[in-house]
Amino acid sequence: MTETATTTEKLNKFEKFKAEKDGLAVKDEIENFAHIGWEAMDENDLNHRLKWLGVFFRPVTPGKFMMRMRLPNGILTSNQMSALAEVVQRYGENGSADITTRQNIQLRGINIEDIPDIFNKFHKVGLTTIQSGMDNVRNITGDPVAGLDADELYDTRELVQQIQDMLTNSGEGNPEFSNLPRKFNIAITGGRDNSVHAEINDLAFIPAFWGNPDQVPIFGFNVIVGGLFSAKRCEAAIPLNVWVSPTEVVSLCQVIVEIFRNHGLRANRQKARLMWLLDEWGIEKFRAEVEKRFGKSLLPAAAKDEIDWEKRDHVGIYQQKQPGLNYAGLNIPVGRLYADDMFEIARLAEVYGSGEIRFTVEQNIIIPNIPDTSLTTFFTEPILDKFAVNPGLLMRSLVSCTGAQFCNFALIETKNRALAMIKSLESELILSHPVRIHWTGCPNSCGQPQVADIGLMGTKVRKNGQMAEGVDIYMGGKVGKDAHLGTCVQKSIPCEDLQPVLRDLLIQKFGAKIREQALISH
Ligand code: SRM
Ligand code: SF4
Repeated sequence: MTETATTTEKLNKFEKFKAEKDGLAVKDEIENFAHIGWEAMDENDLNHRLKWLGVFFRPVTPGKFMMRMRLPNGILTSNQMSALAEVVQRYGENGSADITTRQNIQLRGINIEDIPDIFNKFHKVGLTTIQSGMDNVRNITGDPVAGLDADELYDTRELVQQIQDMLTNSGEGNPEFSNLPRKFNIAITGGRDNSVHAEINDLAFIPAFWGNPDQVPIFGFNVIVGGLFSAKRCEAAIPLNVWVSPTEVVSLCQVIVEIFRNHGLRANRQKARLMWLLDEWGIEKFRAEVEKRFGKSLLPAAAKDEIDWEKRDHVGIYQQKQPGLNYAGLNIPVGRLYADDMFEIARLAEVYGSGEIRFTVEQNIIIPNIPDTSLTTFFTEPILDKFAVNPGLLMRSLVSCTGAQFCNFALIETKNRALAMIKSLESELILSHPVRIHWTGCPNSCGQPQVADIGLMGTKVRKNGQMAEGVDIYMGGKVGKDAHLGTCVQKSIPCEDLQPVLRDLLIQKFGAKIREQALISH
């Protein structure tokens, strides 16, 4: 680090252990950890510093670690997917993987003694887990149909990769950015429908044309900053009043992450995200500091941005801009995969597509580049029964965070419960359009309930004098054009009593009909 956080403020315990030893330092110790085993490790190395390598100790399943990858723009090859599948397969019934709400994947069940070997494997196929957790920049999201969509304004893939390379020293680890005050989220959207939820990132780039009406408009991005969800506070990002050309995006990311690193608040961890610094400084001072560090004046934001479509979910078969080619969006219920599924998806991408696989922030998969002539055979693949291209209208949009099965912050079980409840609701109801239901196991909001039509946030409730699992209900989240966050509309519903509440909401607010009545009236 070139400059450090203010030394006068009282540091929280995370800042103290980071000051004692940087998180990235454990990269050189991983062989030793594998040798001595997790029980003999220093507590801060085990519980915290390993996350700088994307390795997460899971107190719920001690000794069975989780590994979080980095997948810029959510893209990987079939070879890489097979490598991930091989890792998961090693752990038999403990092995699984989850597609995440940041277009990424996490592997589960991993033994620490295997990690050096797994890192070698990843290195060979060009995968990295570096700096994917704790006080680092998270997986950078980009348009999931970048380069495929005939209506896209900008192909985000290369920029996202360049930002990741700059921040992580091309996946090897970058001590310049390994001690941020807190996590930091970056997104770039290149389409018209804001497929990445730009507004819930600390820094996001939104397509916008610059120029007077009498000039040829120049393509670039309006910049927004400070979006966050946390237990303490949830905010949509606010305009920085800056427009940049694509060639300026990487430098601007660098400058803003440096300002956050140097000036972000480090005393209270609950108030360390970028938005708290923006509160303290005001957006004008922040913008002035960005310009100063950028080394030249920046243009003000373009008057209007180009997000003027409703958000697409990409589930189904869609024609690409390349004539004769299609992408297939497969619904992966709550993002959960097992080794066999992963091998099978890699095979589908090889046989029918170009070997490429993509993830969406809705925890689904896209297989691009399927020729028209292969579609009929593609539809006969048995795995499409499990990962449908035309799923039910609730399953299609279901998102869930990890929850109590593996996450020690969780107040409730999420994924399995979400699946069971959606199946049951789909058997009871007929819907005419998708309803986006997001589950999240605690107020950290990893499952983004505030962007959902119906968001369910885990909480503890009292039922018959006993503590029980429950949810607070959020509604009104709007994605795509005019995106805004939903708010809490109902508190403390025991999970046991939730299904009829959801059924009524779906009928009253989303036009669902009871299946039997609907059949009779036809
Ligand atoms: Fe998250 C912490 C899982 C996206 C806000 N999140 C955690 C931890 C690491 C806690 C832990 O150590 O157990 C969870 C790991 C559980 C596990 O075993 O899987 C966890 N977060 C996830 C994932 C896997 C949820 C999912 O099922 O998809 C997502 C991984 C994304 C990735 O690939 O990097 C995930 N987390 C998010 C998002 C959504 C987003 O980025 O769009 C948010 C809200 C947006 C934001 O950050 O502003 C989010 N996670 C948090 C927070 C609250 C942050 C804060 O400022 O307070 C925590 C707690 C923390 O960091 O202290 C957290
Ligand atoms: Fe864990 Fe809470 Fe995040 Fe769910 S929302 S993954 S329960 S931290």
